[in-house]
Parts: sequence; structure tokens; C-alpha cells
Amino acid sequence: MHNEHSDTHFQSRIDNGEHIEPKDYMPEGYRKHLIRQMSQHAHSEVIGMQPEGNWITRAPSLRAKQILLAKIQDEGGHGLYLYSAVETLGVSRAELIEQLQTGKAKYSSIFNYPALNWADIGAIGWLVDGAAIVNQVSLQRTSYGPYSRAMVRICKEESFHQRQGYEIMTTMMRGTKDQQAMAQDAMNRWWWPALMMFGPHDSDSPRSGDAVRWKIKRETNDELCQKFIDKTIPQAELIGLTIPDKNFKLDEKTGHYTLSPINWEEFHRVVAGHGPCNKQRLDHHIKHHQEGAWVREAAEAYKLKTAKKELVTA
Ligand code: BYC
Repeated sequence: MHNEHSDTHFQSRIDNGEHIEPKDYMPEGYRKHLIRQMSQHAHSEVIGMQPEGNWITRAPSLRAKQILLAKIQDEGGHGLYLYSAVETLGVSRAELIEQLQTGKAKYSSIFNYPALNWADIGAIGWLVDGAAIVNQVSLQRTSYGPYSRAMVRICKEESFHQRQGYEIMTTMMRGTKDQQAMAQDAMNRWWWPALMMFGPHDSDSPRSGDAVRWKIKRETNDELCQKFIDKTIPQAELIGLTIPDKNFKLDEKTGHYTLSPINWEEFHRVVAGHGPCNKQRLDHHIKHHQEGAWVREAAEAYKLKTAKKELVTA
């Protein structure tokens, strides 16, 4: 129910930097905004397991395989924390999954690109997890309590993921000419899509107004993207990788790097479902979700059985 007095009180709580908890009053718009963003975040974690999962069986050493397995498992875990956090807003996991599978809910554009070789696993960890962590560090201070707390834990794991990727890239750049060329090729293919993870420019971001007012977003898309660029270019240069942009330069006055414009036409095409792997990602999710139906049924049957036993023994 819309209540002007409660809305004013809610906004003053936000302005005071308080966390909003599941049973607190919140405007319907705030709840819906969170369900949309948090569920898309959860879907991204789970769909994001696919491009990497493809390389578990082909990891170049036992050590690399163990690390990759642990990383992908963490991502499944992040999806689960996030789905649980969204459920505190009164929506079921089954509904969220249905929204994903019917295309009503998005997931990050980045996971619609293919991981073609081992260097891509390095580039994903370094650039994709690197971009994710810049966004998620900021989200640790988001106004909704369960989301903020989930982010604290996720960020700890994510920083290990970023280092896993950078280590792969560093190792390849110390290797043969062919390995260096593979690392550079992966950088060329992942650099621009990684920048698109931050979403459209602030001037073109319809959700940012509410998100900033409600302190769901603590920094804007452009601010976070710039942070990522400034942090990542020196890392690339340190290991001898070239930024795939002839126009990039450091602005001595501001201390920030400037780049050529991002190809937003590509971004909108991928988000609209026409990226290289959109269909493959959703088909895979649907297939495995259907094959796992028996697990959900067994868990439900066990829950009923134990609930009945408790009734008998109570
Ligand atoms: N891809 O008004 P805007 C990971 C949509 S996974 C697709 O700026 P907002 C990992 C946006 O949803 C980490 N869609 O929106 C896992 C909106 O459409 P709707 C993923 C995008 O929400 C495995 C429209 O464009 N992280 O780390 O204020 C392996 C207009 O945008 C994208 C998160 O999900 C995109 N890139 O800002 C490795 C972070 N960008 O919903 C790594 C949480 C924009 O109105 N999310 N759109 O139909 C956020 O922080 C914000 O939602 C965004 C977008 C910054 C992404």
C-alpha cells in the first residue's frame, strides 16, 4: 500500500545511511527494483559458470584444474546467496528461474561471448571478475541489508578469482611467442565486452536515478567503469599486454585514462538476445534445470517426511 508518510520516513532512513531489512517498510518501487537487479545478478553468477565450465576438462595442469573448479563452485555459491537474498523480498526461486528461462529477466551481457581457449579463462578471471569486483565492492554499501551482506562475502572470493585470471595471463606473457599472442588475442576480445558490464553511460541509464536516490547504487555506471579502466590498464602494461584501442591515453590533468567510444550498438544487440552465445546459454540452463527436477522433488519429499515425523514425535 502506498503511504506518503512511510515513504518520507523510508527516504530519511536511506539518507541517514541505515540498512533496510526484509521486514521494514519499503516502497513497492524499491522492492521491485531490488528484485530485478539482485535476480539479474544471481542469474549472471549462475550463467557465468558456463563459459568457464567448458574448460575444466582441458585445464593445462592439475593445479589449474583445481583452482578453476573452486572458482566455478564459488560462482554457484554466489548465485545461491543472491537467490536467497532476493527471496527475502517475497518472490520464490522458482519464479526467478522462470523469468530467466523465458527471457523476462536479463543476465550480464558478458556471458554471451564464447571462451575459445585457455587464455580466455585468464581474461575472464582478470577482466570479467575484475570488472565485477569493482562493481561489487561498491555494492557492499548498498542500502538493502541482505544484498549488502551477501556482497561482503562475495567480494572476498571474487578477489581470488581476479588473481587467478591475472596469474594465467602473467604466465602466458612469460611464455613462448605463441602463448603471448594467445593472451593478447584474448585481451582484444574481452576488453570491450568487459567495459560493457558496467551498463550504459549515466546519461543513458534509465534505472540510475532511483538507484542512486535509494542508495542501491553507491557509485554510477560511469564512475565504476572509469575506476576499472584506471586500475586495469597499468596491470596490462606491467605484463606487456597492449590495450586494444589506438586512442587510449592518460590525461595527466585528471589522472584518468580516456578511451575511444564503446560500441553501444553491440551492447544493445547482445542484451536483446543476439550475442554469439545467448541461445546456447539459455538452452543449456533449461536442459540441466529439467534434468535436475528429480533432485527438487526428492528434497520436497524429504521435507514433507521429516515435517510429518516431527509432528508425530511432538
Ligand atoms: N548486461 O539503467 P541501467 C560475475 C541493462 S557476475 C545486461 O544502467 P542498472 C561473474 C539493465 O539491466 C556479476 N544487461 O540499469 C560470474 C537495464 O535493463 P532492465 C554480475 C545490462 O540496473 C561468473 C538496462 O540495461 N554483476 O561476477 O541501473 C564468472 C539499462 O541499464 C547490462 C551484477 O549483476 C549488462 N552488462 O545498472 C565470472 C551487478 N548493463 O533491467 C564473473 C549488479 C545494463 O531495466 N547489477 N543492463 O531491463 C548492477 O550493478 C546494475 O544492474 C548494472 C546496470 C550496473 C549492471
